[in-house]
Amino acid sequence: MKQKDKKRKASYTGRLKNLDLPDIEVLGEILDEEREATTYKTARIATKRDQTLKSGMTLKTGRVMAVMSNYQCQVQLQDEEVTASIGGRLKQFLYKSTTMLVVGDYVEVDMSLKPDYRIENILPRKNRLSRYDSGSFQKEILVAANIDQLVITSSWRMPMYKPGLIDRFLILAATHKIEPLIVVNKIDLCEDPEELEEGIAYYRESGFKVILTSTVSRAGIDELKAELKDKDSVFSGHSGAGKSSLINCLQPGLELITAEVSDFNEKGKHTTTQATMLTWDFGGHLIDTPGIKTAYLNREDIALMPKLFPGFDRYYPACRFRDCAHIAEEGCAILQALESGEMDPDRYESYRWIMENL
Ligand SMILES: Nc1nc2c(ncn2[C@@H]2O[C@H](COP(=O)(O)OP(=O)(O)OP(=O)(O)O)[C@@H](O)[C@H]2O)c(=O)[nH]1
Ligand SMILES: [Mg+2]
Ligand SMILES: [Zn+2]
Repeated sequence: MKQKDKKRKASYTGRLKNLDLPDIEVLGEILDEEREATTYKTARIATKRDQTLKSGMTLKTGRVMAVMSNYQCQVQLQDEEVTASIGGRLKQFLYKSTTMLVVGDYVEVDMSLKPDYRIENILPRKNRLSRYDSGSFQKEILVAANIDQLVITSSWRMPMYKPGLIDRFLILAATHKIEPLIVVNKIDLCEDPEELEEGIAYYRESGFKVILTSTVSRAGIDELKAELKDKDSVFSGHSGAGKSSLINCLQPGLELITAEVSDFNEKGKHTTTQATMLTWDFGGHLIDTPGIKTAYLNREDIALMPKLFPGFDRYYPACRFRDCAHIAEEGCAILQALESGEMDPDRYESYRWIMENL
């Protein structure tokens, strides 16, 4: 690590002390990695920030809770929430609204021009969640940043349990370096507990955490709450899986706030363009993104798929070829597991489907 980076890290530690951050040392490491891997824009901002910080600023670190279309952001500082605009210097680099600030970003706000608060810096991101528009260029649209957990919600029935969709969300989580949590809801509609256990076995055996819930019987709700506590989570899953019902079960009234926020914004001139960050009363945040009902996968990730597909990590190290695509290769451990009946054929089908449709 360069001397300069060390210094910068130390100053973060001081400023961020009271914010809801994960372990700061761990975050520091992740940020260092991210800085190297980062897109050229954020890289330029990070360098630029050191060169051109204006003098006379009073910088406070905060977290972006909502972004409005008119360059206004709701920023949670240590002890207050303020509306801040994006400083002109930042705008130079972040000229496209889709690539600029997102909910979950840690930022530095210049407080010296009160009440005209200005966001001067975006701190490097731990991770980010994006979706890709379906056009031929697959333009990346940022949704949120610095997320701890992707909650993949699927219902057992109504609509029918769809492991294929869970696979895609798991891949999405893996490519974005976000911890996944699988929630199978509506288990009150389950008539055969054995079938349910079989349905989720592959994921549990592959090391994923699976929670079975019902908003009707409240089964699994406390277990889910414990997993959400003190983390920043995004709920994903197809329409009707029960995301809103679960959120309402966990904290009655919380989603109403979202509805009010967007209503207000529709009438007013400031439309929220992305996600909103809401605070759980038991600790942590819910990053509410209306858009994550389908897992948008990036075509470029296809090369990673043979290693990223959920559960394949148990097998692929034994494939004869390091770049084995598990399709017709000699000595393929996945195909062997499939033949011996150890690998669920549905999961292999799902893999092939994703490979062919990316
Ligand atoms: N039987 C049963 N029904 C449930 C359960 N959870 C939710 N529902 C019902 O499922 C339907 C859809 O639930 P929502 O919470 O609106 O689903 P959602 O995932 O938020 O859907 P979108 O907002 O469209 O993405 C509602 O009619 C709920 O009452 C459950 O645990 N058991
Ligand atoms: Mg909903
Ligand atoms: Zn293979």
